[in-house]
Amino acid sequence: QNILLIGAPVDSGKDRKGCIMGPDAYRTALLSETLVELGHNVSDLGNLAPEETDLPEHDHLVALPQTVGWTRTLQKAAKDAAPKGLPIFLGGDHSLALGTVTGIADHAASVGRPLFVLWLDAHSDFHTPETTTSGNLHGTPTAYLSGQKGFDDFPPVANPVPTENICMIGLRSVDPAEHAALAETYVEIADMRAIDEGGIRAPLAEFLTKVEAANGLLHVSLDVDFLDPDIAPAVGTTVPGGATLREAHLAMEMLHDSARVTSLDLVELNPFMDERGKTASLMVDLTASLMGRRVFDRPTRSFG
Ligand code: DIR
Ligand code: MN
Ligand code: MN
Ligand code: MN
Repeated sequence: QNILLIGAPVDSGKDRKGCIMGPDAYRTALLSETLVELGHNVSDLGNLAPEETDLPEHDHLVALPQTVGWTRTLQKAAKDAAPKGLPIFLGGDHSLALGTVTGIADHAASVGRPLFVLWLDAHSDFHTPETTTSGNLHGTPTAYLSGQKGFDDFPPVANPVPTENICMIGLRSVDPAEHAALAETYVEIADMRAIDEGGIRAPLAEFLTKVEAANGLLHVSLDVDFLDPDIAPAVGTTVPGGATLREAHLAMEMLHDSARVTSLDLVELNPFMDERGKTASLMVDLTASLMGRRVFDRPTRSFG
């Protein structure tokens, strides 16, 4: 498969800095070499930079002009890259998904296929600029990409992802405004309690069955804090009780077996907080599982 590595050192989506080093940490952890070893054709397109904007700074929202600039840059980059292969966006914080997913959605519309989004995260990131109490725009991409109101400073969303095409797995920190807003949508949610009770396989299998039935494209957005902080400490917003190593690899291997994934974000890695590269290396291992690393073969399959 053709894989395009696109560095998106976005660090404007929250106060705590460090995600700017993410793309180079993935390179240092041998992401490209690992994917080549699995038989893929990999091009590293280097790092992007945000467009300039003439927006003024906002008194509540953190670094609004810069995040709007990144959104414009990444929308174009995602739309350009998608026809050429499977883009992997090396973050950068989760505000990068404001651009990547909406750009991929434009591509999906242009080829006449529905887009599905799998959000692997401790958080739902369903704030709008009006509801966020932190002012951190990395908490807003799922609201923007699904066409919720309140994003007037951002590019209009030409092809919003219908909420019934979004599945969130791993949630354990959802703010009251997000909770209320999500209740008005069709987003599929498997919070950590659902995973504790029934495992991670069932909700993921159900979602993949839906993607397949619709012949959809599938974008996966993997936030480091989906994982338990014991195995993945290099993230600014750790929440205890996350996915285990086995749960995460199973999810990645199921995604591989489904043969449905067409684009991927790796987000929120803050290498400044890592323990000798352990989190960067784990993210590379998970990407390898998603891209075909296995103990023994499994056939490409449906999960119905
Ligand atoms: C938190 C988001 N709900 C906020 N935290 C995130 O600040 O609005 N961390 N997304 O990754
Ligand atoms: Mn997130
Ligand atoms: Mn998160
Ligand atoms: Mn594996």
